[in-house]
Amino acid sequence: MNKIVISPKKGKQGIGAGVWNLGPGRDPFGGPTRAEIPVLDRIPLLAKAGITYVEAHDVEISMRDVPRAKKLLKQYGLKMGMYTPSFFADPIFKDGAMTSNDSNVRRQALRNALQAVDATVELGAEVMVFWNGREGFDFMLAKNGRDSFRRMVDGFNAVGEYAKKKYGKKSPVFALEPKPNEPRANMYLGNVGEVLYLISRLDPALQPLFGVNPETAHSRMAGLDYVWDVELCLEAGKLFHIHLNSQDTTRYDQDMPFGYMEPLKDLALCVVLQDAKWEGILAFDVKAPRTDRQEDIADILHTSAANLQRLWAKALKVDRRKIAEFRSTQQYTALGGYLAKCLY
Ligand code: XLS
Ligand code: MG
Repeated sequence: MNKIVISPKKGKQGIGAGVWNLGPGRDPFGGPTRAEIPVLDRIPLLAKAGITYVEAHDVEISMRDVPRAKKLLKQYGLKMGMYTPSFFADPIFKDGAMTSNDSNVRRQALRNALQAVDATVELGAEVMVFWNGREGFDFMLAKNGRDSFRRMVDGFNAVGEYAKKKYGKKSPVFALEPKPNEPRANMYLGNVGEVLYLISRLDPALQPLFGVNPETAHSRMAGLDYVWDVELCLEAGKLFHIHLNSQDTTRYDQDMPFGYMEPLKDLALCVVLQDAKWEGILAFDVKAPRTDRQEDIADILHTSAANLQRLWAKALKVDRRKIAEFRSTQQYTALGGYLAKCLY
């Protein structure tokens, strides 16, 4: 299949997706509903689905697998879009990584993070993500929040310093991904504002290396508006990556197809990204649902991509002068009506 291209768009026009998007359909209440496809075998599947930029965790493509992964990427005309250390899968991170109360675990987390920096560079990705995974708490007073914050500052400073020293201008940038809950009841860096605040507390010399990876569904889980969350990142000059998907209100993390649940808001998001001349990758963080059969495993990517292409094209046609007019006359209901007309 041909590559999906979002055009016209500034910068990177190909789509990103994670190897974990094509999982075997596990959930907390039941095992896999499909045979588990070996991670490296998912690379051709992503290519077939029209993806350009692959994303993976260190537990999916380990340092040892990097040479094989590189070969496959080349063979299928793909690039590595993003790489990320898993601070959540290994049981040793059950109470967090950088914020664990166990200093041995914190040290291990840092070692993993530094190795992930090397793997990111080796794979040719420009962005490394830190998702807050298990950085948080379920029991009150289980952690000292101020110590946890300090530990994150120290941890990210150490990562930034390592990358800057070793790779200089070729260093990847680091995009911190907020999420309010799941798997922990309460997570540090629960929203974009918290991430921006943390970045403001890092070593000023390293701050340019750090930004945000907002995920639309994570904002929804927190009951927040993801268009504003993205605008806030842009305002701060800190939109370093983006994860697109959808979410049915504030329940458990669903990773549904982009453009599915709130198409009008997704249209508005496209308008914002276009006006900001977003040059980075438009990446999906979706999850093939348990109910989809093996042969339909990529449907979630096809649906997300078709929705994105349609919404992007419609957003290009939204008359910005009309929006400005509605703003100046404060006719917001009419603005909503106009946007809906652009969509439907
Ligand atoms: C989970 C996150 C995760 C990150 C990468 O909710 O979205 O998939 O994007 O670790
Ligand atoms: Mg994500």
